[in-house]
Amino acid sequence: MAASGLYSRRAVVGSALALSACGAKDAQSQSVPADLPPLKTVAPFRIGTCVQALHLDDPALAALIARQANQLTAEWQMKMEYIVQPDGSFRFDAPDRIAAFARAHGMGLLGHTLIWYAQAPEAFQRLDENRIGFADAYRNYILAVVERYRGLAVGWDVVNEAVAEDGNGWRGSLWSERLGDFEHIALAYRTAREADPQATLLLNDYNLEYNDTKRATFLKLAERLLASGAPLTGLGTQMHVAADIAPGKITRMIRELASLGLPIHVSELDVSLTRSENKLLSRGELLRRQTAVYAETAEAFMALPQRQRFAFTLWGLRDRDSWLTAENAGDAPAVFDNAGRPKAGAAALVAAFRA
Ligand code: 9MR
Repeated sequence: MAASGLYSRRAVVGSALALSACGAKDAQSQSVPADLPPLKTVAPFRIGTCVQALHLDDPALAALIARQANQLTAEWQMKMEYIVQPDGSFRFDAPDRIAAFARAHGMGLLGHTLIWYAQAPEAFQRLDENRIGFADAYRNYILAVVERYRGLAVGWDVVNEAVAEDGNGWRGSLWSERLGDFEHIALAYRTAREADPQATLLLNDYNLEYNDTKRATFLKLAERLLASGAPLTGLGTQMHVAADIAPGKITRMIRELASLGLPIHVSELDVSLTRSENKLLSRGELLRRQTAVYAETAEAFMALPQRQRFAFTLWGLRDRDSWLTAENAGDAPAVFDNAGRPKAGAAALVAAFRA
């Protein structure tokens, strides 16, 4: 049975703690063929979406997911914020439900995410400064989580968002303070590989299309990991982009990431209307540009050699389920509307994937 706490495997000490509404109109504003085939049936690679356990209780959404996608990423319930309890124990009920849905529908699971600067649970913070004990707890967490989904997980976002916001250097975190800037990253990859010899081990980040410095630092980190012998075997580009992103930026980013020869994961794609910087654009123009952004992304991904197309993941299928819509009800970032009908973005993806 899998481990249930920070110290439950390879323990170093015996103590318990050781440790909306405008969707329909939007969808009609650009024409979409009535008989659009499901994305997964036309794409020559896996189509992913993120999911929360509660989404699986919505029969319409569960059916849409099973019809369109063949890979699932847990939107937040495979992160430390969910798994690690204040007393250092682990809980797996929600991630197990998501995994069971993936298994039942013959889908791959994308593990997201093991080490994230943004999440440093109390139980880890309370561990004393002893570097060896902390490293054991860190390894123990990665081993427990990765082993649990071995066989089903096609990949893991081993380290998420390692590069500083402005692109200059790496982010500081509890992990870097205790285990070292580079060392904690390399250790995460080596440990994940121990737990799963097959899964693609990804480095995942965002703004790589917007920020040239960040992209360069991201690629340098990847190269340094490879040079050190760390088993980094894929690169994830989240792609939370806005509809007014300049044409060409996405293509350039995808091409540059691919220059290392590793498989590429478009890992969290959504195209926000309301985050556009250009506030003068009409809703209709934003929707037109949104479709163009989905098209450019799919075309750039299709231009990669087959062996470098790891998967193409949408961060939610319907507008109403998106984190962006929760933040701003006026947004409509997805390729299916609130009723699950394909928008022009879905048609653009199908056209590109078929080409
Ligand atoms: O969409 C996710 C949201 O539901 C969660 O509350 C949040 C924190 O766990 O994470 C969001 O997903 C993020 C992803 O894990 C990493 N890249 C940015 C995503 C959007 O914030």
